[in-house]
Amino acid sequence: MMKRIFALLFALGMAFGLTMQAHAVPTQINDRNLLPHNDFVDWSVLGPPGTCLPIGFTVVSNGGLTLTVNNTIEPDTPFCVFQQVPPIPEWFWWNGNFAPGDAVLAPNGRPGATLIQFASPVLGAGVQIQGGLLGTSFTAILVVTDITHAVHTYSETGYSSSSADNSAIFLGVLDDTADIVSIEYSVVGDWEYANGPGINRLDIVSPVPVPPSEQLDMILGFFDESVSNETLTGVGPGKSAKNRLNALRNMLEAAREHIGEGSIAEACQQLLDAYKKTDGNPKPPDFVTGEAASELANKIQALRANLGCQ
Ligand SMILES: [Ca+2]
Repeated sequence: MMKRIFALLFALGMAFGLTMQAHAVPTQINDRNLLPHNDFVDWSVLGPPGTCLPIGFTVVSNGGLTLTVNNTIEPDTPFCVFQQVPPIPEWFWWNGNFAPGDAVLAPNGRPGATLIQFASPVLGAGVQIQGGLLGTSFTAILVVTDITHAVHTYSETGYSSSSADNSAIFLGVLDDTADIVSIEYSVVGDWEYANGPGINRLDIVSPVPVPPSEQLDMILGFFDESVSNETLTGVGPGKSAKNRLNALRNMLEAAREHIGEGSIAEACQQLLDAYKKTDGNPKPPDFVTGEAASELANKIQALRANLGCQ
């Protein structure tokens, strides 16, 4: 009990201290409908009720994101898949307050905290959660870690019942940039011993990739802006400098046409040729110079990566 209180105070202290940082702090979301999710994990993909998972198991979301799940309070206690009643299957039923039939992930009859790590950072995530003893209140704690290792802590009060009516509280977060690398759910309450939390479907807000044509428009915009503020200038013998500057822009325009036609291989080749004219490597000679040249090269490479170029 004391240990739990200390853990909670420590967590709240961390959250307070970190609000001083300039980095955006994710906003707490207490309603599943207010989390604009575009991906999810339904724990039933792990197997029927009664399926217990290896320690540190991984699961792939509906959208293809890999998640790793660990119990940070009792690392050796595995997670198992339960199902909210009714219907009552033969064994791993969950007599709680999720919606009937919900798949529930929980530590197997032991204390626990559910740490979920994302293979690539996300904008937001959330679950409904139940913990503690039936007929008691509990505090659900969500600890969010971002790409700068900053830790943000959120909490919400819930009530644990066996009403099977979807009244389990929702606890999630939403950021304005895709910075969240992990989330950890735990529960605390006025009891000496209680099992770790049960959580139902994990909703995820993943970053939507910028379409390549849009990305190329942004590169052309950057090109034009850099030319006008003279951080990007043509370079070449005699009067060729201006022609080379235009030639490089034409290569980018041509790549955009190829993308529009769905000719990705041609777009990739055109972009590779353009990259070599601004990469700072004298072989082949660059067409442009200036402080924006290397950033232009980086933007072209990022687009090539987005297109899946070899
Ligand atoms: Ca070059």
